[in-house]
Amino acid sequence: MPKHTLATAAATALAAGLLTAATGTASAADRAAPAANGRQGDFNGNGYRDLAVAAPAATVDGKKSAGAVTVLYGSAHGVDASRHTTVSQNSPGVPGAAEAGDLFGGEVSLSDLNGDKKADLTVGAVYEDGGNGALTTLPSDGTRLTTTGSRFLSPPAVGISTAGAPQLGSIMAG
Ligand SMILES: [Ca+2]
Ligand SMILES: [Ca+2]
Ligand SMILES: [Ca+2]
Repeated sequence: MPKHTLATAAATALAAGLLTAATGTASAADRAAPAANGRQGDFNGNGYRDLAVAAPAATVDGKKSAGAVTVLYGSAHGVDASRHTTVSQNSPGVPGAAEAGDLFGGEVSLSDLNGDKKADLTVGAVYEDGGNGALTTLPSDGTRLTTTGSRFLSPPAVGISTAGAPQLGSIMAG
C-alpha cells in the first residue's frame, strides 16, 4: 500500500474514532445527570447544570468592548439554546454602566452565594474604571436572573489598592 494511502487510511480511521467519541459525548450530554444538589451551577434549580458564557469584547449600545454575559440553561437534552438570559451593565437593574473597554464578563462564575441551592452569577468587569476592575453579583430568584440583591464591588470595597491596574475579577474560583 503506498504511503499516502496508508496515511489516508489512518486519517479515516482516526476520524471514525473521533466521530464515535463525539457521538458518545453527545449521548452522554443527552442523558445529563441532574446536579447532585442545586449548588453546582444550577441557576434555576431544575436539577440540570446551567452555563454562564461571556462575550467581554461585545459592543453594548455603541460602547466597544463593554461586554455582556449570557446564562444558558441545561435540560435533559443538554443546553437549551432557545432559553437564555443576557445581561450587560446597561441592563435594567444591573449596577454600573456599560463603558468602552470595561470587559464585563472577562471572567464569570456560577456558584451558590446565599445558600438557597440556586447558583448565582458573578461577573468580573476586568477593565472597569481604567483597569481597577470590579465584581458584580446577580442572584437567581429560583427561575431566572434577578437584579434584586445584586452587588457591585470595586477594589477598595474588598481591601485592594487601586494603584496600578489591579483588574479585580480577572480570575475567579468557587
Ligand atoms: Ca438548571
Ligand atoms: Ca462600567
Ligand atoms: Ca443562590
